[in-house]
Amino acid sequence: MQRTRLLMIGGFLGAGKTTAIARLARQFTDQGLRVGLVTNDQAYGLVDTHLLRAQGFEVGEVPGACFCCKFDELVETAARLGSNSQPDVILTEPVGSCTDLMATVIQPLQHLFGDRYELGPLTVLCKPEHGRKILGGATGGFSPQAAYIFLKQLEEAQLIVLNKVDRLSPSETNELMRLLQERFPDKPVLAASSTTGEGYEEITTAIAATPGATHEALEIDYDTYAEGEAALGWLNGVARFSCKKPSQPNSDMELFSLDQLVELLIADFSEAMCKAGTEPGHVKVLASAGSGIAVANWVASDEPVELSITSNANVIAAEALINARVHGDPDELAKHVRQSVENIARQLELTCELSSVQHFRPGRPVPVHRFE
Ligand SMILES: Nc1nc2c(ncn2[C@@H]2O[C@H](COP(=O)(O)OP(=O)(O)OP(=O)(O)O)[C@@H](O)[C@H]2O)c(=O)[nH]1
Ligand SMILES: [Mg+2]
Repeated sequence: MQRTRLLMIGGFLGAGKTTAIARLARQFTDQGLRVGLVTNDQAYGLVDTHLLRAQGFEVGEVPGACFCCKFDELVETAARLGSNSQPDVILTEPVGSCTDLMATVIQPLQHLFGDRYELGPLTVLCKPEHGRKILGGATGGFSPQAAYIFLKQLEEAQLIVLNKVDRLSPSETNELMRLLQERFPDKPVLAASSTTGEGYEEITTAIAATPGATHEALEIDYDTYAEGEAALGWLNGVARFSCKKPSQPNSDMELFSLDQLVELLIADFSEAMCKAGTEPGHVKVLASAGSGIAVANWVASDEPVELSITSNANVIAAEALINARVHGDPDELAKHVRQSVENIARQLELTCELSSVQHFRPGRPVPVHRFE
């Protein structure tokens, strides 16, 4: 039986993993390969799954905890991909607050399912917005324990990619590359943009040339790791917006812009978070109506909100998936999300309903396996 190549693209919250996976998946598909994707989150209702499916990819989802704690579900989900014929390549995206993936996911996959999967190198994206500060010795607005996770993710990488170089000046790129090479002198470090595709030829060459599943387990303190995750407030929820019934019978309903909805929602929320001094890991909203989708993101307190996917659609009603990961109290986070949903509904003269809200601090990671 031909083995499926399994690749894992890790990195901190908002580093660009989903954007990178979509690009790699398109490249592999263009080469005639069958591709399957697996997303992962601490909660249910994932923006990433919806976004990747909307781009036409087959996506399996492991919600509710990280891959290492849901190892069996990862294996079952990967096995269900490609109902008639197994994919040639599976790209997996672990949760952005997760680390120790080599020992808890990649090694176990290699040992227990090596007949099924050929493991590629653990590729980790460096998020420049926080990398600049954390690699420079600060904590980037997070607790030292959360910054510890950021560094551990890079430390266990077999291939590091400095992402979003299209957004950096040449001197910023050089500085970040220097910091990465200095701290991780034995690792290949590449610079790329998952948005423009710059550097992707080098990435695909490096992925093809680098063997996966090393036997080196990361030296990691699980108490610090658990504290780092627990410093984060996590929220997934669904907000439904619709136009109010017209006051006059037979008069037209006012439509609203899907793109404006997501952008205003995140802008309102980010303003409140900045006022409260709360650093985001990644806050994303995906609104859909029919086949139209719009996505807005916010990845760092000193970065503007980005409308990353536009729909150009004007609609009567829309459903918005909200995934927010910030450094701080989940109850405060939920309060601010609710407030922003209400503010935007009022501003656009819409009715709104927020449901399926799960908000919490991620629990201590308890991996099913740990191979040293
Ligand atoms: N300019 C630029 N923006 C990027 C690039 N890669 C990702 N982004 C943006 O960064 C934000 C986060 O991207 P995602 O791909 O969702 O990041 P992620 O790592 O999957 O995020 P989580 O799953 O929440 O941890 C989005 O606004 C993207 O459009 C890049 O290479 N250049
Ligand atoms: Mg993602």
